[in-house]
Amino acid sequence: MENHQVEVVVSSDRDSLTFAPVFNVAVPFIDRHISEGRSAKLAIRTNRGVEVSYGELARNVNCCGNALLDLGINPAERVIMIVKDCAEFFYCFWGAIKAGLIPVPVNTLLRAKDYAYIIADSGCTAVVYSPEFAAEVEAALEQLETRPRCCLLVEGKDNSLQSLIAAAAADLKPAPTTAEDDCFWLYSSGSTGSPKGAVHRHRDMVVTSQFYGVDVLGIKERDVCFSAAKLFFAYGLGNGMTFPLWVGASTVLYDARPTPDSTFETIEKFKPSLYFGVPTLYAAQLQALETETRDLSSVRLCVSAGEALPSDIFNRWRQKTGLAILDGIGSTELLHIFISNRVDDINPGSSGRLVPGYEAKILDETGKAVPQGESGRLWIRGDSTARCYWNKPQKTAQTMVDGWLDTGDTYIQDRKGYFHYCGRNDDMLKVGGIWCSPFEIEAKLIEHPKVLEAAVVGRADDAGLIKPEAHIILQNHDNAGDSLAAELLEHCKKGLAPYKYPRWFQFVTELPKTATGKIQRFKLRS
Ligand code: 3UK
Repeated sequence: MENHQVEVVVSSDRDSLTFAPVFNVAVPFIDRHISEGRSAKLAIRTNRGVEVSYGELARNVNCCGNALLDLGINPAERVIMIVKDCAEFFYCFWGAIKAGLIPVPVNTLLRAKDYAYIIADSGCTAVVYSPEFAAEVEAALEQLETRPRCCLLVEGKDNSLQSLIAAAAADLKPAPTTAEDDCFWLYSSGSTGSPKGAVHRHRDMVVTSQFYGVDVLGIKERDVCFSAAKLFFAYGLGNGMTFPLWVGASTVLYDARPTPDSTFETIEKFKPSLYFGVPTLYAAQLQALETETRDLSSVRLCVSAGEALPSDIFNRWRQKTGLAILDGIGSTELLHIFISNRVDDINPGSSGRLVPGYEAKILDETGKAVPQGESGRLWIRGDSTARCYWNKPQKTAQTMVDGWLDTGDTYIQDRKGYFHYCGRNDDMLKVGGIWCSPFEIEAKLIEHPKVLEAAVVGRADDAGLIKPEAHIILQNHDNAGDSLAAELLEHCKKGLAPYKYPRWFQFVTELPKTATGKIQRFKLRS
């Protein structure tokens, strides 16, 4: 294993990293590049034409850290960031960490009531937000009984973060934290209940960058990363920020909603070597490629996560572009991907094998390990796991047990060590007394050329027994009707056990989804 941080990571072997007693993670990710001679190298390029070298990055991180300290924010206090993908995201995140404050990047697609909840729950001292989100953020601030002490826009004439950065001192000593100290939080939305703040430590980004970024992706200094998934997701934070910074590579930031067109344009213009997407976007891009040709020749590897990548999308993407998509499963709590396919070891339709540094166990309802080849609940242990959920001792105690994390996912591990996703624990169906994975039925339906997306949920039949119901978005909604339903049923009969056939087909034009693009099946259950 290459060790990218000789001074602060004392030793590393295949499965663990050892840190110096005083460790501030901004030093290896930001400052190290100056001492290693990378000051003039480009760290960031944006769709607005902004270019930031490693030297400018380190300087602006210091200035932003000082600006936050000058506002009177104290060590370990939280700075909520509702910030689009731009250079200031980096300055604020790393400036806060270097100064010993806790940045909390938040989903920028939320609404006022969600922001009000998160601001109150975090007990933050500051809220920093991009002008694009001012309406929702300011409405949230209105709703609060006590406003955080500092609320400031990233850009704008007076008192914006940008203007404070420009006026602040450029020297900043790293706060003398340790690898085990709290470093940043990420809120996880979850399909039910209120969002939970996962509290991550200084060591966590080192673990994901080394074990997944370097060991699985083989990321190198010459790579250029482009993540269609935004920085506020744990997935995007790794792809678009921590992995490139760990090896002195560069990143491309796009600050608006990713569409097939904007994503292809960004790839053609900035020529990334690593492209990170989600299955829904790959599916939409494939549809666009039916009628247009795009130049993806700079890309050496594509990555997918967030939800399982159907093998059909993998195969069509490879056929159309010649590129492999590495599917891997990650979570906010574990910070990044812990089970993944590899460039030289791809099993389409599976999540792949364990990433080094992580352990897995699959348990039945009584907490006993299931025999190999049987499905159960996936628990993961690894050094990037969040310390706790903020202010949620009960949820923490349920989910984080002896260093193990309950993913809430149902998985099967096969004889060769590949992990196969069978759905969220809470979305699994019992049909005729047999567990039935909505995911498997959806994958079958998506194979059909007339189907764009599918979501399968349990619905009670006349006898009150749960059976699968398919909600389907067609490539062309005009084809909806009984004859197409019969055609899809025939298609399902080729390859699915009879209890898995959908008993009803609903042709819809939209499926309810979370901000991260996951289908909210619970909203389809009636
Ligand atoms: C599901 C997957 C099947 C699974 C994430 C990469 O998605 C991320 O984090 P979240 O906290 O959601 C976690 C849950 O999403 N999931 C994610 N990836 C896959 N299911 N195959 C996949 N490849 O239910 C998991 O428990 O939003 C992804 C890196 C960092 C992340 N936080």
